[in-house]
This record gives sequence, C-alpha cells and structure tokens, in this order.
Amino acid sequence: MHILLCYGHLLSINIKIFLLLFLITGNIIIYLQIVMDNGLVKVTLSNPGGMVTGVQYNGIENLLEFQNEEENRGYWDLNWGRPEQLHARNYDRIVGTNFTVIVEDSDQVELSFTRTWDSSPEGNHVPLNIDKRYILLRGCPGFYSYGIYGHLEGWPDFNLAETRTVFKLSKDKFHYMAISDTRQRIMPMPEDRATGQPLAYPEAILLTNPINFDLTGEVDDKYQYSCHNKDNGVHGWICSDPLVGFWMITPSNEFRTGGPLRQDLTSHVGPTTLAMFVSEHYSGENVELKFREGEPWKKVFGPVLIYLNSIPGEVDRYDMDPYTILWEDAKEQLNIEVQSWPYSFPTSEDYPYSYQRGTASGRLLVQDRYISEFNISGNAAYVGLASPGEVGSWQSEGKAYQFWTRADAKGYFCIRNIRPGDYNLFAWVPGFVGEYKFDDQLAIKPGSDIRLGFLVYEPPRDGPTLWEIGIPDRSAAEFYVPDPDPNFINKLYVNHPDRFRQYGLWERYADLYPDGDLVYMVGVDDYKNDWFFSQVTRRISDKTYQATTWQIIFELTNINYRGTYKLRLALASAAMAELQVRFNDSTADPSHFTTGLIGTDNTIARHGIHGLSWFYNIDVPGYLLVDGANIIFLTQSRSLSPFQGVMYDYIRFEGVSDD
Ligand SMILES: *[C@@H]1O[C@H](CO)[C@@H](O)[C@H](O)[C@H]1NC(C)=O
Ligand SMILES: *[C@@H]1O[C@H](CO)[C@@H](O)[C@H](O)[C@H]1NC(C)=O
Ligand SMILES: CC(=O)N[C@H]1CO[C@H](CO)[C@@H](O)[C@@H]1O
Repeated sequence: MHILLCYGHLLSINIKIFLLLFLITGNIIIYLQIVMDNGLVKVTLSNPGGMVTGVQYNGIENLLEFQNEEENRGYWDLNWGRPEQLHARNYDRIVGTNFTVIVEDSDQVELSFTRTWDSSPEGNHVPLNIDKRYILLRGCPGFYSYGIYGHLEGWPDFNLAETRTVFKLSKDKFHYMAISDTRQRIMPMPEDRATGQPLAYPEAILLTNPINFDLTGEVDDKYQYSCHNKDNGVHGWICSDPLVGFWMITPSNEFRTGGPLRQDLTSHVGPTTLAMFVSEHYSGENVELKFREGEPWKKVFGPVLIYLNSIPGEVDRYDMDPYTILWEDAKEQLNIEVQSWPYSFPTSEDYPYSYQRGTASGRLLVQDRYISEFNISGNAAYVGLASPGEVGSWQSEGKAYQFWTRADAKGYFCIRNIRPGDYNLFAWVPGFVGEYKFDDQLAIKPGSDIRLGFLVYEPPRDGPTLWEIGIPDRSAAEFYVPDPDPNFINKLYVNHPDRFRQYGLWERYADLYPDGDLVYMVGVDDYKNDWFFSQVTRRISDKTYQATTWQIIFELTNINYRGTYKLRLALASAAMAELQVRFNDSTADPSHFTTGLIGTDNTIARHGIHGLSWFYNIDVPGYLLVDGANIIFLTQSRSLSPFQGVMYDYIRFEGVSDD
C-alpha cells in the first residue's frame, strides 16, 4: 500500500531552489521569498526570517492558512526569561536574518536561516545563536526541519521555558485530526472556540454554537490531545477534499526533555500541529532549562519531518476508509524514519551520524526476596541514559540528550546511537517500586560498544507485603476514573481506554463523596472501583476549597511494638500539594510524615493521569499501631484551587523485617 500511495516518488524531478521576488537596492539584491521544489512538494520560505509561508502539494496551492500573516503559518518560537524575572516570559518567534544555501544538488537542498545574538541592550533577545535548517530530499513528499541552539561561555544567564516548531494549516481544508490509532476525530473550527463558553481555564471551551452542529455541547481543550514522548512519533491532520494528510513525524526522542513518559502537546484546533522540544507541561518549572554562571550550551532539536500524503486514484479501490489509509501510511512513514535514525543527510557538524555514536547493552535483573528467592527478569524495563544526576533527575532534564529503550521479557536491553558524552544509566521496572541507577558514569565515545553484563536492581524492601494499593507503574490509570459530567464531554473519550482525558473530573470527587472523604478498607475494597484516581480538594463555595483527608483502614495482629514497619508511598503527580500522613491519630501535630509542598505539574487540570513521579519511604514505629483496626490518614492540606492535589501511583505497607 505504501508504494502505491507514494507512487509520486517515481515522478520526482531534480530539486530546485528559486529565489523569487527580489528587491534591488543599489547593487544589493535582497530575496524576499525562497522556494524549494522537488516536484512533489513546493515549500516557500520568507527572507529574511525563514518562516514557512507556503506548502504546495497535490494540487493544493497552500496547505497552510494563507489568511494568516506570513510569519504566522510555519515557524519556530521560544519562551524565555532572565533569572531575575521570576515567572515573566518573553515570547520570541525566531527570525533568521542570515540566509545561506548549505547544500544544493540533485538529491538534496539544505537551507539555513541563522540569528546571531545581539548583545546590545536594544537587542533584547534571548542570549542564543539559533540556526534554523530546512531540508528537501529528492523523492520525499515532505521536508525536514531542525534547529541548532547555542549559548557561548560567558553569555548572560537565562531560562528557556519553551521551544517548538508550529504549523498552522488551512482551516477550510483540515478538519480531521489523528494522533494515535484510537485518538482521531473531526475537530471543531477555531471560530467555535470564540463563540463557545470558556470553562475553568482559557484552554477549555464548551462548544455552544459550533459551525459543525454535531459538536454542540462538547468540550474542546488542547490538553486532551497530549501524548507521551514515547508514543508521540506522528500526529497531524487530514483534508477530505482532496484527500491529503499533513503529518508531524518525530523519529527520535533524544532531543526531547524528561524521558519516555513525559507528556506534551501534539495537534489541536487551529488546525495546528506542533513539535514540542522544551516545555513545562505535566512537569512544571523544574524542567525549564536554566543557564547559570555563563555556562556554554549547544543542542540540536530535530530533525522532524513534515510529511505529506495523498490517495491517488479512486478511493473506492481501497477496502479501508480514506482517513485510515492516510493514517496507516503516515505510521508506515514514521517506521521508515525511525529505521533511518540517525539520518545520514543533515550537514550540521553538531549532528553526529551513526558511526559517530555509541552503544550500551546489558541485562537488568530484579532481586526482591519477598517476591522470589531467584533473580527476576527486568521484564519490559525502561532503561535510559541521561545526564549524570540523582535517581529521577532525568525526569526534569532537558539540556542534554536522553536515550531510552525497553528491555525484552528477559530484561535484555540495547541502547543504540547514543551521542558521545557522559551519562548515568537509569532504569525502572513496571511492577516494582523505585528506580535503578548504575553506579559508574558511562563515557560514550564514537564507536563505543559498552557491554554492562548483568545489572541487579534491589527495589526498596524491608519486610513482607502486608497489603498494597495499585500497581507501581508511575500512573494512576488503574484507579477509579469517574464518568465526566454529561455537560462537559469530549465524545472521543467515551468508552475509551483514556477515559481520564475528560474535562472536569476533579469536580466529580465531591459529587461522589458529598458527606465525607474517601475511606478505603483493605481486604474489602478494590482499588479499581474504590480509590479515586486523584486526591483533589473539595469545593465548598464558588471560590473556596477545602483540604481532604482519606483513610486507609486495615487489620493488624501480633504487632511488633518495638519493630519498624514501612509505608512505601509512590505518587504519580503533585500540584502545589502537601501530603501529610498520620497513623491512628488524625490530629497528630506535627503529622508523622509530610511531603512538604511539592509539585507544579498541573496534571489534574490537564487530564494527564500522571506527571512527575515521587517516591517516599516512611518508617512506621510499631508503637503507633494497634491490635485490630488501624487507620492511616492521608491529608492533602493545600486547598486554594481545584487543581491542587496528588495522584497516587502505589501504596504498600510492609511488615517488620524478619532478618
Ligand atoms: C550566516 O550563516 C552561515 C551558515 O549557517 C554562517 O556560516 C555564517 O557565519 C553566518 N553569517 C553571519 C554574518 O552570521
Ligand atoms: C542474581 O544475579 C546476580 C548477577 O548475575 C548473581 O550474582 C546473583 O548470585 C544472583 N542471585 C540469585 C539469588 O540467583
Ligand atoms: C494512638 C491512637 O490514636 N490509636 C488509635 C488507633 O486507631 C484505633 C482505631 O482503629 C483507635 O481505637 C486508637 O485509639
């Protein structure tokens, strides 16, 4: 099918660059438009600037929204601040004033638009040199883009909060959006958001008067279309007449921040499609890239592929619906790109080719004698290389590159195409608490082949499991996720595995527990039905919220009053929260344990089911326990907003060690 779809490849002609619309001032010629054309796609760029102003394909003059200003169709942008600016951000749409043709031959065109930092006070730009690149290959219906960001030693300090590349498509043409096999739908028009009713925050709109009447009464919110880095390889839009797909393909996660489970935006109403490189989404300010004491930095974001496809001939020839045909072809193209990563064609010296990279491999085993007397295979473990740091530090790391893989069922893993540099190896195994870190740093050099052999992870464990709630997998998805309020539905997520992506679920807590907070009876209740996915605040009036205290009741006999029991508490998210834990005394002051104020991942408001992962090991002296029924009180004490709270990942109560 793929070859059939892309039969246009055969028609490809040599690549041309046209320099159009020039001005002549004195003896200087200034080109205002640059066009790359390979016979399949024609990409028009502004000069100076290097904004993508037009994408011509399959008989459509411009897939981008031609009614937008030229600098508001296809661009790179960023949000940055000075250290002393606190939360203030400066928005910067990157204008590359220095245009250079880097490659122009019959197989490839590569263009560069650079902006050099202007150190004069009037410059007022982020202290970065930025090189935006565009590549067109022979026979490829699409184009690549990547960015090289550099901060030289001694330059001013700053924070980089967000950077991405954005494409705004023709709103008359693109109405169907696809981000995964099960997340595809006809989307609202941008006008519908203006005529609709804003909900608890500006991103969420109730569609009261949409152009497409069928969408009346649904909620639109771009955060409902977020995706894990590991699954965010391809997303985009389909035009139904003629049938054309516009896809953002990101073949590698190496340049993204925060590892495989970090989530970020994909495509959303506009119609807009994004490749997010740095952002705070689902993580908070600690994932901002902070540059201090004039430290030098350089990073390559991308390349990403803007891929176009279409259906030649009559649609009736296929036994699939046309949206599926285009989506399946886009996924196939993602596979091709992933197989070809790292690419051999980008010419920047900051982009290492395959032979300039290294490999690390080994086998991860888990040793937990309360589960097995033998080593357990690190089945499907996440194993990754990231900047040297503490356990978990990679969750908020984004200055350098990260390289992650999944181990096989026996725990064998192989991480390929690692850029040269110093790394720590981190791993975690679904089903086991905590995280593994290999003791030594790994120095990857071009051609390195590091074989680590057996690595044995001993997850935190003192005594036998007396009871547990949930599964340690860094997500709250296994808990009870309520149906949304029928007035605030996104129909895509009705009867959908991602039911947690509905708007307003935080309000459902008080509906379900009107008179008192959640009480969970160990051995009686089932966490799938009886443990609400998020410990949120309770609304008591329009703008007033109340802290909540959940209880876990469990029976205990033969208590070892001199021994120490252990509570393992893994959180899947925290937003301006403080979780206090008390044993059998709801008023103990101070509480037996508190997390202190933690988290700015904002996952409750953004339907994320998890943000950053937190893990606490709490000693429980036996004298706090009683023979018979015991109560653990979990108080989330911060309650200024509906979006404050925690999500639990897993809770385990361990008996006293039998050593
Ligand atoms: C313009 O860009 C090219 C290619 O990236 C670079 O080699 C050159 O130094 C730049 N010139 C200026 C004046 O920044
Ligand atoms: C687990 O594997 C390690 C590494 O191969 C080995 O040293 C250890 O003896 C094994 N433990 C058991 C209980 O088999
Ligand atoms: C010290 C303390 O508050 N103990 C309490 C533990 O919980 C039981 C209820 O199961 C109470 O009866 C105890 O007073």
